This record gives sequence, structure tokens and C-alpha cells, in this order.
Amino acid sequence: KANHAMVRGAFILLEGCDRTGKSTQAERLVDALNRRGQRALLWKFPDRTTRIGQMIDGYLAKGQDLNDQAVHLLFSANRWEAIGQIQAHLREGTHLVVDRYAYSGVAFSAAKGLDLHWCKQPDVGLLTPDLTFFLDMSIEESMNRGGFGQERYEKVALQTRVREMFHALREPDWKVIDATQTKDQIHAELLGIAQATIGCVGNTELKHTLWT
Ligand code: Z5A
Ligand code: MG
Repeated sequence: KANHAMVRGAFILLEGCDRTGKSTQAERLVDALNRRGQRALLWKFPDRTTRIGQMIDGYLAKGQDLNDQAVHLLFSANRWEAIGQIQAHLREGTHLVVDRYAYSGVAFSAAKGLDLHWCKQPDVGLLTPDLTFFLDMSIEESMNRGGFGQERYEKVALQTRVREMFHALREPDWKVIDATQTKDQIHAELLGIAQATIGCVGNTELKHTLWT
């Protein structure tokens, strides 16, 4: 069987502060791709379904205490434990739409006061996204959206530092999206850019170059 016939899937990441619409848009993007006959799968970090993910959920949602470094390493381990499955899907030609990743990992831990360089180390060499959308809006506006305030990190001062960290981590090729637009406007913008990327990744190799 000729290898060159194998077209891999695209790794599309959505990043951003809380309540910027990442999960809403990730779901809509996956649905739209599937409806166009392009196999696509949603992957959310943290993945709270694994054993490591349950420890993260205990910390975020159930008030269980862990020190900042230990939690940071759990979030990273939660990505590494998934990466084999993610790669397998991509190699089979399925597109992966990923809701948060290592940039969230570093932005939150650094915002809590951990050293930025230290924070990046556990994710060095992780699979690199083909396309990253950064959904951006002011913290004031995102606070007005539903569901804010239930979990440990949902405080204005921390969220403000997280946003600064995201901007410090921003790569030149990120697509910065105005998250104050309507859901339909954002969806149309994301779908168009995603389609263009999907058309390009085809025969290229997966890259394990995050922060290398
Ligand atoms: N965290 C970490 O510390 N380290 C790591 O490595 C990782 C994560 C991966 C949980 O993440 C926490 O983990 C998070 C970061 C930290 N900290 N906090 N806080 P999570 O991904 O599970 O967080 P979440 O609770 O699922 O949601 P979110 O990410 O904060 O929200 P979102 O996905 O960006 O937004 P949404 O759920 O799509 O929309 C929020 C609301 O706004 C909802 O009512 C929508 O209907 C509404 N919405 C969405 N779009 C719009 C537009 N365009 N207009 C108006 N209203 C809208
Ligand atoms: Mg979400």
C-alpha cells in the first residue's frame, strides 16, 4: 500500500480565558466538519474521565487541596497520557479539535506565581498544534457570561493575570479571535480558517516540537 496516499488529520486547538466560548465553538466546529463528511473528534483538557483527570477534578471542583507544582504536573500528565490516542486518530485521518492544552497549563500555573520557565518544562516535546485559535475578550465582559464563579480559579484577579500570561505565550501563527462577536460569527470565522488548514496539513509529518 502506498504511504503517500495516507492523508493525516489536522490538530486544531482552541485556547483562551474562561467563558470565552471555547467549548461552545469546539463542539460547533466538530459538528460542522462532520456534516461536511470530514471525520473530526473533540478532545477536552483537562480530560476528567481518567484517574489523573479525577484528581484534577477533585482539586478544581471539590475543594481537595494539592500544592501548585503537583497540580501543574497532573495537568501535564493528563495531556501526555492522551497523546498516543490523539496521534493515532490524526494518523488515521481524523481531525482533532482540542479544547485547551499546554498553553492553559502554563498560563494558569504562572498566573498563580510559579516560574514561567519551570512551568513549560513538563510539556516540552508535546505534539504541536497545526492551528491555534486564541479566543480573546476582556475579563470584565467574560464575567457577565453564564456559569462563572463555581470553580477554584474563577476569580477576577487571577483571570486577569491568566490573560496576561496567554498574551506572553502567544505564538506568531496564532489566530486571535474577537470573542465578543456572536456565536455564529465566531463559528463562521473558525470554520473558514480550519478548512484552509485542513487543506494544507495532508502529507506533512506530525511535529513534537512544543517549546523546543
Ligand atoms: N486548567 C489548568 O489550570 N491547567 C491546564 O493544563 C488546563 C486547564 C488544561 C477548567 O477548565 C480549569 O482548568 C480552567 C483552566 C484550568 N480554569 N478555570 N477557571 P475547563 O476547560 O474545564 O473550564 P470550563 O469550566 O469548561 O469552561 P471555560 O473553558 O471557562 O469556558 P469556555 O469553554 O471558554 O466557554 P463556553 O462554555 O463555551 O461558554 C461559556 C458561556 O458563555 C456559556 O453560557 C455560553 O453559552 C456563553 N457564550 C459562549 N459564546 C458566546 C458568545 N459568542 N456570545 C455570548 N455568549 C456566549
Ligand atoms: Mg470550556
